[in-house]
This record gives sequence, structure tokens and C-alpha cells, in this order.
Amino acid sequence: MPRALAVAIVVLALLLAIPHADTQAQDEVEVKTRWVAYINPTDGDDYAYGVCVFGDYIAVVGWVSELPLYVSRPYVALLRKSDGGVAREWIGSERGAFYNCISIGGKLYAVGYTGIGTSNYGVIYVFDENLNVLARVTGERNSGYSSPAYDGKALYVGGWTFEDVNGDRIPEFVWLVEKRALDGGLRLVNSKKIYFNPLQEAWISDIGVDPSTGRIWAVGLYNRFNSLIVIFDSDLRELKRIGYPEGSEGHLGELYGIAFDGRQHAYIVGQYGVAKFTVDGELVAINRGVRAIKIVYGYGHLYTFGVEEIGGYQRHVLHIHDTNLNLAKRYVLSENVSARSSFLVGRPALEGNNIYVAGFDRALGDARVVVYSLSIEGAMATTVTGTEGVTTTETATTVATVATVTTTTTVTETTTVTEIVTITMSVLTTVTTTTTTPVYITVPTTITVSDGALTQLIVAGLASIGVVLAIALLLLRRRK
Ligand SMILES: [Ca+2]
Repeated sequence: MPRALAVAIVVLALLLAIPHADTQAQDEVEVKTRWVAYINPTDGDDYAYGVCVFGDYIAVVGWVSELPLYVSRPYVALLRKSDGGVAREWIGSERGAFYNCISIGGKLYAVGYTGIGTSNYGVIYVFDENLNVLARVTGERNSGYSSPAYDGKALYVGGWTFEDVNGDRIPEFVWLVEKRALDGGLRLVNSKKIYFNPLQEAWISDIGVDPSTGRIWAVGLYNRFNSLIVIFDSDLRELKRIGYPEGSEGHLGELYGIAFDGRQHAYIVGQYGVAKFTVDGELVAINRGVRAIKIVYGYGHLYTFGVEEIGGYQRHVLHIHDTNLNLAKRYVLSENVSARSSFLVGRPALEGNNIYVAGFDRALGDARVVVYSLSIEGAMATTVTGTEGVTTTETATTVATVATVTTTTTVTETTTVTEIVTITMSVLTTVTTTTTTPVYITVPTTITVSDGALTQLIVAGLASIGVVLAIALLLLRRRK
């Protein structure tokens, strides 16, 4: 063999062995459908909005129709995570709807509205895992709740209310955020109304707790077409109000949903695209090339869900974006359904590398609920024995990790997983997170412990081992 060729082969072999940039590993993220569940609770129209992880189940909330008058009734289904089979269902006896849910401490909180007489009231139902109603709490007259959030201490709900603000006897739309204690009666701790002139067609579509600051973000619209974002502290003091009227740089029409990466960024999906913000509310990037209504963050990527007209039918579509909002991949989820498929507002859920999302289709004529379980492949958790005596189970993309840690070994959890499932450290034995209250893990580790109490663990430097993680991922792949 000529020497030059031998050298070339060696060099090539070395190049192949050297992992490329970790961004390349990120680009290889793929999504596969684990299962699709079709549920048709009634012969009328049945609609799903949000989903949340609830113990061994995926909770799906929405409303169903009671024929012949199509009276809407709030609806919950619990689906087995393993195969999407319906374990339990609940249909309210009253008029109303649920828009989103959250699970905290083994209880399911579903929010929406309920009709009492001719008026609507925001409502929070609390269920156990058998869907027994543990509590039902209503808000003020003429209100509705669209979205709940939890910061590890209190429950926050966002929505709207109608109030005659200007005294013309015609009620205006007003943004409404409430903070409630997690006691049996969900005691109202504080509430905040946001008046943003003109007060026509205004509501909050989604709220969320930014894990890196603990601030509450509310997104929605005002004056029919304009985007509105308000950032609160945990006492609901307004920190920032960001309104984008038509024609302004951040205008995306109605804002539908919000997600956080735990690394000081918020991502918002609206009628005309997606936008990225710093935790202080500075617009970083905007992409108006995507039409979506739902958003979730995981493993260094954003996943947005929308609909597109394909082959004569409106179909469910998933877009994967990098954190600069560039579109990396697109999947048609309802390819096999020859009927109109659509999504409504309401959150998807992420647990481990599984995304759960719900919509509806008209394959049977009347609307039925459709739930997807999707797995993120290529960003699978990988184990790396790193420096500083730290063993970390993390993703290749070093997303922020979330956990609450006790003084000794175990980490407690509260609700749904936003990110990493397991973190193992030399100082701790097992840290299992299923929480939305995030914790930043950095290396070398600093652990603050208060006696017996659950302590948030804030460490720094994970990013520095990102390369190591990427190498490990690539090596793992090569072994397959
Ligand atoms: Ca139906």
C-alpha cells in the first residue's frame, strides 16, 4: 500500500473517531410515534386541549358535547403511558370545559370554566388518580381559567374576566392571574388584573413559571390581534409588560403557549410564528415561518405543533426547531387519517424523552380526541463519568436539569418532568426528578443543605461537560 494512502486512511479513521461538534449531535434528534390514542367519549363533538403527566397516566383535558343540544361538559381522561389505553374517564355533569391541567403532589388540577345559571366562572377541579373529585373551586363571576402553573410552593392560574372597566355597562375583557395556596380549599392568596387598552378580546392563553428565576409569565392577546406578555414575580407584582401591536417587531398575533429551556430563555408560540426571549423579556429571535399552536422544550430543541393542509386534509404537524428557532425537522402526525385533524390551545407534556400532545380529528364525523405519544430519539440519556468525581446521567445537549434534593440521598419531586430523569452524583445516591421546579446542576458541585429540609441544589458548570457528553453519545451510537 502506498505510504500516502496508508496515512490518508489513518487520518480518515482518526477523523471518523473524533466526535464532531455537539451541535451535530443535536441536529440528529428524531421523533418517533410510540402510540396514538383515539377516544370518542360521545357522539357529539369532543375536544382535547392540554395534557399533563399524572403518575402512571397521561391526563387529557377538554370538553365533550352532550347531544342533542351540544351542551359542553368538562372532560378528563387518564391514559396509560405505556400504550395509550384509557384507564379512566370523567365527564362533568355541569356546563363547562377544561383547558389545561397540572399534577402536584399526587393530585390532578384541571382548570377551565363552569357555567352556573347564565354566568361562567373560572373553575379548578382537583382529582385523585381514580378521578374522584377532591375539590372544586370557582373564581369570580364572568371569569375563566386557561392555564395553571406551579413554582414549587403555590398554584398560579391565568385566564380572563369580564368587567365593566369604563362604566359604559358593557363589560371589557381583562387579564386575570391568581395565586392560590395548595390547601384543601385552594385559598386565594393574591390576584392580579391587567387592563391593557383597548380592552377588547383579551385573555391569557398560557402561563408558566420560568425555572431560572421563578417568575411567572403570562401570554395571550389584547385588542383582538395584538400579542401581550406580562412577567410577574411570585407575589404577582408586575415586573414587565410587553405588548406587540400589529406591525411591531415582536407581533405574532394571539400568543398561545410558552416554554422555558431553564437556561434563561422563554419561547412563545403565537398565531404567526415563534419567538425567543431572555428571562428579562428581551426579544432575542423570531421566526414567522411556522404556524403552530402548542410548544414544548426538551433536549436542546423546541417542538411546536400545528396543522397544515396536506393531500386534501388539514393534518397534525410537528416541527422541531433549534434554540435559535430555525426549523430542523417536520413530521406529519396524522398522515393515515383521511379527515380534518386539528389542535386547540393547551399544553403538551414532556417526561423523559417522551412528548405527549392532544388534538382532535373528524375521522368519525363528530370530533374525537386524538393523543400522541412521541419519543425523542438521538438525544437519549447517556451516562458519563466526568471529572470532579461526578457521574451524571444527562442528555447530550446539556439542557438544564431540575431537581430538589434532601440532605442525604433522595430527591423529591412534585409534578411533571420538564427535563432530565435521573442525575447521579458521587455525593448523592439517586436524584430522581419529576418536577417542574428546576435546579441548575453545575460542576464542580456545590450543595447547600439545610437540616432535614428539602433544599434546592444549585450547581454550576454543566455546560463545560457538554463536549464530554456529546463524545459519549457519539461513542454510544457507534457501538450500536
Ligand atoms: Ca365525539
